[in-house]
Amino acid sequence: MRHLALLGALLTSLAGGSGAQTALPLSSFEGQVIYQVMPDRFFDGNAANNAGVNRADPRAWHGGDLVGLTQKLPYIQKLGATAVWLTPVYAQQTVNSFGTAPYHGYWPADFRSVDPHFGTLADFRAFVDGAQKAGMRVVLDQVINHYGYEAAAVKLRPAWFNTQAQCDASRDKDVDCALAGLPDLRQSDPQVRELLLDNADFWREQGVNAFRYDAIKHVEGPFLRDLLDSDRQAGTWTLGEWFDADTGTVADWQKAGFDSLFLFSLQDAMKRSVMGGQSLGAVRAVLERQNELPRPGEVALFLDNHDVPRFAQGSLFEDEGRARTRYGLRALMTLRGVPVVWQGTEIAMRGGPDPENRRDMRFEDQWTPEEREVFEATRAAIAARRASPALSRGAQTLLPTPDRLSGDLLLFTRQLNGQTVLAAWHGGRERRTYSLKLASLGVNWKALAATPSLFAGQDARVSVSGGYLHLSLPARDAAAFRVE
Ligand SMILES: [Ca+2]
Ligand SMILES: [Ca+2]
Repeated sequence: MRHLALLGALLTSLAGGSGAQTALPLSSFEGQVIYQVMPDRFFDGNAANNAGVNRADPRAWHGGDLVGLTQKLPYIQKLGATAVWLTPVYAQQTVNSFGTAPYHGYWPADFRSVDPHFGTLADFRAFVDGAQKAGMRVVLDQVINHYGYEAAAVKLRPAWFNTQAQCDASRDKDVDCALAGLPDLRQSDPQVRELLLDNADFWREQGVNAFRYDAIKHVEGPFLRDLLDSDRQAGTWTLGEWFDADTGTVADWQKAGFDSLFLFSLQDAMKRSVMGGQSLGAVRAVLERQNELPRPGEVALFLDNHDVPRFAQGSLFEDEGRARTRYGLRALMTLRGVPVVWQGTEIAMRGGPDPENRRDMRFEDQWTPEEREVFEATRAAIAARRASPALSRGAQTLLPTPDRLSGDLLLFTRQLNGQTVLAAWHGGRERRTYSLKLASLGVNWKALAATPSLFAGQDARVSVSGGYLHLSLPARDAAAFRVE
């Protein structure tokens, strides 16, 4: 597979003339919306593979599998996501560590087979085929830093792993020391390097479109660059997880070959501003750095995931947690980048740190009316984003707001091919009307009669008259308006 990719790159280079790296088109997820699934906690489609399942224990296997995920593709499609990221499905260590089963997929024992709890390789291929027939892309989680604590390879191949002495002697402890005590692969070892590069080829051959690389902060940089070269030559989109990455870290790694990283600094700011009710200044400060990114349309944006407490958990009160999750999801759909929605966030599921943030997904027949309302709002916001080229792929420009309003009001435009969408985030506790001089915003829009938000089910309006922009915005919500 790698040889074919290299041959392809050589041919591209001969045709383009200016070298393989510059001649290759970049893989892109701009315009996509990713839905994140942890298969064990999503849907059980096959009770025959439920060895050791105990749903009453949050640290045990819960029985979800690839057949169940395939059965629920229509649900993901109904939400409007265009891609599915699934956490690892490799064969895991067969025993528990620290009282926890490897249900999460991050304790691999064999990178080239599917854990029997998830199903078979044929089940995986059926899932990929089903997703792609439904027009969705598949993002597969890849572990490249470690094996599971109890994986056989740890004893069989000691030379593959960093020792305590190597960790002690290292000047880069993040890379050469064990992450949470996990057997730490030495990617500079030729066999390890080959193993991991071949793993990528193996899963690519199963039809996946993209890799989400786990824990890249802890992986040797020269190896990562080789891996990314190989992925780029094969046309695979790459999304790196550097825990706590800010815009500068994302920019560095986009320059080094990643298509995307998760923007943790935005997640933190949205947790404080949108969920916590603090000033929108924290969000503005992150968005002001957007121009540092070589490819701002590719950066992965999220409210929460399987490694952090759930977004809704940021409020003590369930109703407030739901309302602000709806605000956060609408806000996410106004931003430039690739939104990622973690299973259950579309119904504002609650839960603190692991494993409380990984409770079993609940589907439509199990929802309360309030959960259904959050789902419908999310669905409408995703639909509006997908229907608007400016909202899904347009350039993003922050508008200046008067200092006295800037804690409660964040305005920016998304523009593409002469179309403009105005995004308005409103952090105020009460519904409010704002009238702002167009000149002070640096825009010159035509007169516009009262126009509703692009997000269905939301009472927000904009109008333009007499040189002013008038906004009527509900409390703590984000809206998007077509202007010209
Ligand atoms: Ca099962
Ligand atoms: Ca490491």
